[in-house]
Amino acid sequence: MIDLTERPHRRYNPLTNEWILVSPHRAKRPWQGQVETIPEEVRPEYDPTCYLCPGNPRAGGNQNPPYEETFVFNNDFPSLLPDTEPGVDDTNPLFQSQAERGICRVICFSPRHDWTLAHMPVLDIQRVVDAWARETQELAANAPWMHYVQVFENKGEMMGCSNPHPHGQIWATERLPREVEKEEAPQRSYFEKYGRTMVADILAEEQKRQERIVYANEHWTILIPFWAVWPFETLMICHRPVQWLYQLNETERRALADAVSALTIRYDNLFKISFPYSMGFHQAPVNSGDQPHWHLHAHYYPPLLRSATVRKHMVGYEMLGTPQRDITAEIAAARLRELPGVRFA
Ligand code: H2U
Ligand code: ZN
Repeated sequence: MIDLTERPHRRYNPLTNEWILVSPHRAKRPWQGQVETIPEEVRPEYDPTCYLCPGNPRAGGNQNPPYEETFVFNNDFPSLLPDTEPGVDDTNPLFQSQAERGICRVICFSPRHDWTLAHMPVLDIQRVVDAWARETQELAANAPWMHYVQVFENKGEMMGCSNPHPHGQIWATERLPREVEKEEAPQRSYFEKYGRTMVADILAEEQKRQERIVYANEHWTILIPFWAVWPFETLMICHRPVQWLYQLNETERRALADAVSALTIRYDNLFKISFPYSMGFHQAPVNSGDQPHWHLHAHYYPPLLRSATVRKHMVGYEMLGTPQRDITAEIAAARLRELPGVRFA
């Protein structure tokens, strides 16, 4: 047995078939940097200059309706276009290209400019869940050439988020995104071998071990995966192995909203700031038939390490070699787990 609390070791990520490096002994080294707390910026409920607030003009010239709950629109500056001429150039194997079609949507979680998901009542978050599900289903149905719907959120300036108004994005693409592609074959071969989804078995094992679970309700569990790279990275798993967001029933949607609330509140409480992260759901490819090896889950990738300002950077050895972490997943999970479930004021 390897002493995972003391010795440098590698951990395997079965979802992506990649290894990461853990250096638990380094977490004990003295830290002399300062631990800042940053006073929270006070934002108004409504900001007349915000592109995303209800009723306001957007940057592209369109105007938002006076929306009262979750509101979704086509990105005014989309990275992908639905009407791009299809085409593949692989004449030179070293310089290949593929035209890529897609649709980019923006989702305002709430009309409240001063809120984030961590402030929203669970019932309001459920409207967001409904929108994620509806968008997945409608985008797939409206464009048969589309094969993936990526629901995600960039939160906080640190993650390149352009506007503090609570919002996320949805990109639907012709081909599978890279991270989804990585998870495809391992999940498929696991299902073929065992007749169960890999994610279901990861969940069952974590429930047995009780070392890395941060929060759970009747239908969803949040844990720090054994192979996490980011200090407080989490995996949010749907107990029922559904393939797509729109397959969630009413109680599972409510439970997902509760899980999103519970996690974002604990994240904010960790360093007493609005906690930055990028998150997104991984669901089965669309317009591709039944894929029982795919099991709906969300990944949260927050950059902060030690305080409101001290972040982890993926540099040096991580760019050229392998991602590495100091604080173990088990210690990170214990820290998140014991935080209060009510947001600091
Ligand atoms: P972030 O999730 O990185 O903050 O991006 C927000 C998106 O919102 C971004 O892709 C779009 C930007 O193009 N946007 C609009 O579509 N209209 C606007 O008026 C402002 C921002
Ligand atoms: Zn706003």
